Amino acid sequence: MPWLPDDERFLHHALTLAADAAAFASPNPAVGCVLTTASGQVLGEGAHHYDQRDHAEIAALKQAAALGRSVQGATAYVTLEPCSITGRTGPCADALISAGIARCVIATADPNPAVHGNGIAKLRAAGIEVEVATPTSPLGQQARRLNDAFAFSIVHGRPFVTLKAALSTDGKLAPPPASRMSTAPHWLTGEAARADVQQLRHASDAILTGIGTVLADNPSLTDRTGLPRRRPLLRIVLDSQLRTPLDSQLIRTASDDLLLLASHDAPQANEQQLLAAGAQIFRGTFAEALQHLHTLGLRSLLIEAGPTVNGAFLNLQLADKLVLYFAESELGPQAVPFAANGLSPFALQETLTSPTRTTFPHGNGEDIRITGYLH
Ligand code: AOF
Ligand code: ZN
Repeated sequence: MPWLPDDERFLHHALTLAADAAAFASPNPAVGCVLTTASGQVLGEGAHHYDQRDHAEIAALKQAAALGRSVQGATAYVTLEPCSITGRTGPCADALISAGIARCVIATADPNPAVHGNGIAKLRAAGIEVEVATPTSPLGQQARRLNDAFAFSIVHGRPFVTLKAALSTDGKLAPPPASRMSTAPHWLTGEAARADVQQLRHASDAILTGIGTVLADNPSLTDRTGLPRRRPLLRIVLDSQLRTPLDSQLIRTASDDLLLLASHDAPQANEQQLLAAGAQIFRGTFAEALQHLHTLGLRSLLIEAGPTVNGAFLNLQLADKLVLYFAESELGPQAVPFAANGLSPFALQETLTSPTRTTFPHGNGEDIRITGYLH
């Protein structure tokens, strides 16, 4: 059967439920579900919250039951293929089948290899009519974008890395260090683009910078959206010799949310002081550190750093997505480059897949945001 007139609207609503609860879903994917009668009356809805265990489908079924509504012959709109396995919860495909659902409209398949296609097959084998949005449709794309970090990390065993930078028109990060009069930050982009960066932080499990940026800018690297989240944003510094100052913003505000990544030869004395000041420390290689983050249940990592860290992640092909903000000002050839190894942000921009372009007002002009995947 083809798509019905209300299908896109209800699936879109399910996607909104998923997106609104995204900060509560990690390390699981963000998922939303809407149950309706065949004639389009809403019976129940829900989204996945990791701490509440119930998957979105179960939350929606429970809501319908609590309201005394029968779901016999109902349609389920789900943003992710219902699961077919028992993890912390039982399989949602089975729950939908036993509940008597007649039709299931799905935005995208589950990227988890243990589920991928099996949930859909289970539903179809039970006689449920299943529709799946085509991957290139707007809803299909939106659903996959929402869980790009989960999809990557469940297959690769490390967090999905988004590298963000705010750049001048000539692709520089900051004015030449010698020209800086104070340690006050030099803002390239305007308020609207900076608010968007806060949304990026809000959508991330962790944020990473290098010791160079800590010493130069004394950043706090917090999620200042004011929106609630399941876990605090884990703030990470690549600090091989453990040089993070005890009076830095990061240390002053550390509360189980600050991790320093050091090499094995970092001074013990520094470690003791930083531990006492509330930092956590992991010693190991880059690859070991990323694996450690994965075992902590972190699925998405946002890099907001200087040329050394940008260059390292790009060189090692450990950056998966790029988010570049271009302001209208120019900084000149002496300014701080985007990446230490001479990588041009303009050349990288040409290689992005699924690129997007968005503008943000800035004074009388605008900042431009370019996003895209690096593989
Ligand atoms: C769904 N609906 O709302 C979510 C799903 O350990 P568990 O039981 O929580 O299972 C986690 C897996 O279930 C996760 O890896 C992903 O494949 C799927 N997530 N599935 O049907 C949901 N969050
Ligand atoms: Zn499930």
